[in-house]
Amino acid sequence: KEENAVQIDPARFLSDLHELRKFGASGVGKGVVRPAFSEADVAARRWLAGRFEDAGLRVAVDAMGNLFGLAEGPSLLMGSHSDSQPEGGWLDGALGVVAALEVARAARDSGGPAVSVVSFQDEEGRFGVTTGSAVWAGHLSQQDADGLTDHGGVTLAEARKSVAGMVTGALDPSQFTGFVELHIEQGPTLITAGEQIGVVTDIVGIRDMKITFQGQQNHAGTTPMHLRKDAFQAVSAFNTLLNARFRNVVTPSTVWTIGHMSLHPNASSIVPGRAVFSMQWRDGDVDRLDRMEAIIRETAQEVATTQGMALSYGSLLGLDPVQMDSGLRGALERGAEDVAGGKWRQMPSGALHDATNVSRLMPVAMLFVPSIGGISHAFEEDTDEDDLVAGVRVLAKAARGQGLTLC
Ligand code: HGY
Ligand code: MN
Ligand code: MN
Repeated sequence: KEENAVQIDPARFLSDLHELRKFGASGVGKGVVRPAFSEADVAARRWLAGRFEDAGLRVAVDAMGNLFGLAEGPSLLMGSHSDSQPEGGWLDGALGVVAALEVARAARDSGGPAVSVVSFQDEEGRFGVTTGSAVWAGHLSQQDADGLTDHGGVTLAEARKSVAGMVTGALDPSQFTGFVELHIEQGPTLITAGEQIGVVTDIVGIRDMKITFQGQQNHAGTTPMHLRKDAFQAVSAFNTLLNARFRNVVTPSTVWTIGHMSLHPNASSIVPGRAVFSMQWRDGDVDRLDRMEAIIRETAQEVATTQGMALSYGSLLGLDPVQMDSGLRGALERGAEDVAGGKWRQMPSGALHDATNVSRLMPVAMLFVPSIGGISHAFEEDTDEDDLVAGVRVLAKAARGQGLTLC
């Protein structure tokens, strides 16, 4: 059995992973600042393209900036994303891309199955939710995507000019037999249990929309409290009411977040006239996501009426929950038992991943390695290097297992 194994090179893998971190390295811990289409993101994509070529893979880039390293003929696709949050860790996405590269070249070296690699663009949603893979999978049209704006008002159409020089054309998904994504867990489950691998059962659904309260900008010293139309007070009341009203609808695994807010004009001595904020909620059940949406809209309307605000909404973005493919999952479970016997589990993913979109095109599966302290989307994000390598080993075993199944 072992002579058929795909032999990964842990030192080569870790060296590439550390090299990728240099693009947008934050200087704080191992953090990175590499948002989609930024200079650091494009430079990282160019470097990755070179590494794909060195590995004998053919480089292809679509109009969104999704970067592929293609093996000949039908292949198993592996990868993740190399863009980061505005403040992100070095592993979120990057791990899955570099691990896929290592498995692809190790598979070539050992005459193993054909493995292609991808780094999707804007997984972190500078412009929406997993935008690059959403467009590739046909969940979102390029035209609709182009009209999306980031928090600074830049359109995606404008931002993607930064990758125009790399674009080779549309990329046909039918050449891929399945998609497997290795990722850090980004939560506390594995690290708390002292386990090394999580095999993902399903990925939660998400809804995300901008909400605007428009009140009246005015002087903060002279405007009596009862005459104010203060947009921040509206957000504050909305949040308190919403938390109370969600109580009878949510489960312990439901989450909701107001993560971005812009107050206009954002000055100490001005009653803010406008508040624009992000409202995001996630759950594994579509009905619950819908009920939460109804509560959000009713509550916002009630606050707007009570406080004399105009209320408006941005587009509702979202992805429904998805189950992982049982065949690919089985290959990962066998790999997990080989590599981390007794120290792995099946688990759902509370974070969103490109795999959700790709599941519209082909069978998908995911595996997790632990996050130290359960921390991610922060500069402190990290994982023990032994666990990183264990994840790549499971991926390689699954590639081998799946390759045999496919042959
Ligand atoms: O937000 C998420 O779950 C992912 O990191 N894009
Ligand atoms: Mn990620
Ligand atoms: Mn992320």
